Amino acid sequence: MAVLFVDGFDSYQATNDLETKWASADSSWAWIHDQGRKNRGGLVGGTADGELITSPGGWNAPIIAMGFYLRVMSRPAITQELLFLQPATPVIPADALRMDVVNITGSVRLLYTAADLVLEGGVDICDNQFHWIEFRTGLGTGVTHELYIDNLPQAVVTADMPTAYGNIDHIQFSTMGNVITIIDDVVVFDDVAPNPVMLSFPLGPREITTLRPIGDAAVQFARSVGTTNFSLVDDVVSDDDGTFVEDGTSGHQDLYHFEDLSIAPGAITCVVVNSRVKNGGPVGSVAFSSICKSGAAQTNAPSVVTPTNYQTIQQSFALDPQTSAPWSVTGLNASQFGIKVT
Ligand SMILES: [Ca+2]
Ligand SMILES: [Ca+2]
Repeated sequence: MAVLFVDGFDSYQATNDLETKWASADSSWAWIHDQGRKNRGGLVGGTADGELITSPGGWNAPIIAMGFYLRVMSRPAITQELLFLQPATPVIPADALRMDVVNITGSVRLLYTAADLVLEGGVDICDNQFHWIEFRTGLGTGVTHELYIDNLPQAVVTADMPTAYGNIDHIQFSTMGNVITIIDDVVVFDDVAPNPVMLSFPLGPREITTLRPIGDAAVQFARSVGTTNFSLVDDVVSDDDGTFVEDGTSGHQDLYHFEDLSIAPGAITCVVVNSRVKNGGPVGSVAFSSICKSGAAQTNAPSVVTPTNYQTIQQSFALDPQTSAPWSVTGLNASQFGIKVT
């Protein structure tokens, strides 16, 4: 898998859109168009206490690394739970591997269960400014736990961690009482090749941007309406059964041209394809792969069974298939992405 989940919150138009990418979101979590970094979209937690937003899961990862921008209005009156790393069957939040924001110091700490401190940062991040929080952690014997804040090392601990609840499946952010929290540019990855992996840690501050289809490159899927395929799958607000492409024939694929990057990154860590899919029936189980074509070289992500209800499935392409090297801006801009029935 490498990248397990990513969201920059820029490609939304309403709070309701959170539940097209996240698995669920309690009502205190909102998307606000200018509250993220660089005055773009961000995830804003309100003043309720303990309201959760839950990512899609299915990761089965013994160890993960995670980075995100965090802006906390002020130090909480009491230490607050911010983030849970949950197994497939969620445990009550206090029992999860988690990150807190500490009231006395204003820093963040990693814990397992309510009482077992793993490590703690040394920076007061509760100053109403964005800070890049990046850590790695996990379950099992001899796990390295490490925390960076704003790209500066805070603490590193090697410890044996209980595995009773099972591997990490998904994340949950939690609101922190009357302290407003803003989150942006979330990335989670595991230790599965090619990239990023734990050796990539810390990535350092990352910016996540969204590109949309702007043309058909080579298409075989049937259209619900109209004369082009890309225009049915470039939704800002997903219209689900409103406009779509569909196919159930193994080997058929759609490739689309995408917008050029509007930012100039020093390096591209990964490209993640978001496909909002469901099995519309009646042919039975259908599996698909996200696909990537660069020059003459095509790479297909692992095949996954199409869910029976709409879900947004993320699949990552860490390397340019044409060069088998990290993406360049020109390589990415010239490439095509899409979907294939497997
Ligand atoms: Ca953003
Ligand atoms: Ca559509």
